[in-house]
Amino acid sequence: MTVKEKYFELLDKVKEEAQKKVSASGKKKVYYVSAEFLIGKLLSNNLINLGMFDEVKEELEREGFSIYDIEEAEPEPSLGNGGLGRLAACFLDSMASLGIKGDGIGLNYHYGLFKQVFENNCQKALPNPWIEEKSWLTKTDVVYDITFGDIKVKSRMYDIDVVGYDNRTNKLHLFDVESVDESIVKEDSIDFDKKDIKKNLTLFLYPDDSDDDGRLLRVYQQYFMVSNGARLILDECRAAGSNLHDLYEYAAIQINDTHPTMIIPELIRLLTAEGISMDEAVEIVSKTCAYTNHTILAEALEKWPLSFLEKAVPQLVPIIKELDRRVRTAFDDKSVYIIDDNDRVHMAHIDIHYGYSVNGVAYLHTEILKKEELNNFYKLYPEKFNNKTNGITFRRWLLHCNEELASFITGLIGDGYKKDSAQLSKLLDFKNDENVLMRLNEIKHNNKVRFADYLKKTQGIDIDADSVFDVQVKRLHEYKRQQMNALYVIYKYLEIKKGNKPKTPITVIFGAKAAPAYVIAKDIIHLILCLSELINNDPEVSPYLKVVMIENYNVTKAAKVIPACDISEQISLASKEASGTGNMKFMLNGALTLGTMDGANVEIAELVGEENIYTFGADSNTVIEHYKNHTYVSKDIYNGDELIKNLVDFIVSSDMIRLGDKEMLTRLYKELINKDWFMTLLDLKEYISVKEKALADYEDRRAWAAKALVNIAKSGFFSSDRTIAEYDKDIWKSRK
Ligand code: 26V
Repeated sequence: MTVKEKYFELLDKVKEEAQKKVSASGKKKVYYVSAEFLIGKLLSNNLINLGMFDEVKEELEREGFSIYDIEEAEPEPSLGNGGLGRLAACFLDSMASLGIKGDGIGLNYHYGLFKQVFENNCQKALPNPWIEEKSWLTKTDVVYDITFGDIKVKSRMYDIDVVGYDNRTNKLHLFDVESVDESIVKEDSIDFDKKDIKKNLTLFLYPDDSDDDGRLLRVYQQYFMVSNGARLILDECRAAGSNLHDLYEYAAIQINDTHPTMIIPELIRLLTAEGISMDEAVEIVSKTCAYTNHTILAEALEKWPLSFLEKAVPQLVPIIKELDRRVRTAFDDKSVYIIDDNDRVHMAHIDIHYGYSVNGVAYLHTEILKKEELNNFYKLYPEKFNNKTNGITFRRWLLHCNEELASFITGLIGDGYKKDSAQLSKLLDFKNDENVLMRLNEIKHNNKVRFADYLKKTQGIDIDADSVFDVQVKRLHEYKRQQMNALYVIYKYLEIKKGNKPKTPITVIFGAKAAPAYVIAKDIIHLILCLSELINNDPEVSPYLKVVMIENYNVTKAAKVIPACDISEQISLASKEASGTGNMKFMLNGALTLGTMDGANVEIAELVGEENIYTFGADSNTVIEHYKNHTYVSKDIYNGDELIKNLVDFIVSSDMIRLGDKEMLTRLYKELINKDWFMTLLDLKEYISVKEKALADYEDRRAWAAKALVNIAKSGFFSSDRTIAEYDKDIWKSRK
């Protein structure tokens, strides 16, 4: 039997076991509707949650297999992009683990988000097929006819079991279009006919939206998702005994960012079609739907031209206009209207007016929503606003990804922390225990060796497990400031060239995908890859500094690099990172955060204390003031500081132009000097000096281990079990 065949055998077995844990208790069901579910590979996690991991691992060994080889044979579902999608996956795990009846609703993208490869130091995007002849998907007989303005399609629901930790099984419902056709994608690319909706609807997540056809396709996708979702919800609630007038007693619908917003008018449409009056339908839906905001970036707060909706979903237009009319009647404030003067439909405004809860995803983020971005709404509906600081599932992000650390922790404090993460604080008792601290360092080192081996195997790159691993892995965006880290790399390179060698070598590790239409983001990847080529091939520098970029960064790779990290880079421009969840994963695995006071970093800093985290940079108020008063001028900083000027100039130095694309590097250089919308240069000097401090502290291995221990001990708050318990208590009330 081959490894693949063994994997398929286990897949069937786990699916069978999962079914035994489906239970029908409780009247109200939570529906988590999301464009993304970045669930990662499922085999090992499902085995852990079913309590079968050790037993299966041993049995496999007896048969001559390794569970780790079998993991390699499993394709990673490509159903998400970044934090929002991974959060949705952690939430599904926690809902099932806490015994909450709660299913996910999304789309079954065949090629998912693109697969990233590096060619000539550039990102290239390829399709990422992940559905094999056997997979976690189970075909159901739930089918609907979905009507768009000009097209009708048939949908079908596929289910993935969501196995809770020692608890129930829920479902992730993924809708697909029956007429999908993978063959329309042009070879060796992610190009396809964006107008061929019947064939392309469920091919890709976030198809290129740099033209109108691409943007319109996203509207089709969104409506397809929510129309199916709404039909399923109504069918299930009716089957559970609802007369639809009491829908909110049977369902709580969480709208994950604005992508599923059209579920509000769609439900109203379906309810009125059942004979319920418009007034009542609006009321029912408003008591059923709740909205989570994940970003304050204008580009991500969707506004669709009314003309797109008229073309794709004309049946919703009268409803959206009616919803807007009601807003205009009630409020004399243009900024809260749904349809603006340019006939653009503000999706978040629909969610806020016609949902009963609006939540941000970290304390600071929610405060900024209330005081700044959504202040006009907060004034109207203060009672709707609430914070739910994000979390992560400790099953995947500790028990599975760092078995050695998990078993060491269990040996110290027992395994109560697996269900009650707050118990990790018991580790504080060992803060001065030399043996424990040395063992922590040893485990970290072992994880670094494992990651170095993996990188060698997958990308042919050698890194030194005795170096400091400095890691920045996350979606590529200017506000996350990978470019600032790259400027640090240039700084270090030039220092080493001058003879200032670090005591311990440094490995700077990046991992990021850039949206295919986001030009500057791709330029930043190009910069990093060129730096990597330059530095790694310089015999004078490479013994002390290495730069690597993980290709096609995804959940699988996250699970390998996070346990190996010493310094966790969380360096966003304060106010811009809603929460971050990577920061929590790194902390849990004993890395120290180097970060700005942004998103959940603020809460991490508060928990661990300033001696156990490295913070720097302008605070969110300062940044917000700069934006309001237009007082940030990057060119002034560039011209006023010789070091900064040198570092930025290096981007277009002859060394770099020799390796890279002159146009791309020059574009990035000019962007930094003339615009720098995310204020890289504002915090650069302080970043360099705080990073140097962290690296110096690393030399005291015992003190560093004590800091790592405090981070692990304080991470219990960031379990998604805590987050989900809060959602349920404050918003869903499914277990009242
Ligand atoms: C926005 C866009 C904009 C246009 C291009 C395609 C695209 C794709 C996705 C999005 C939304 C991304 C939203 C997101 O992932 N937000 C992250 O959510 C995390 C979970 O709450 C949070 O920790 C991160 O701070 C936030 O960036």
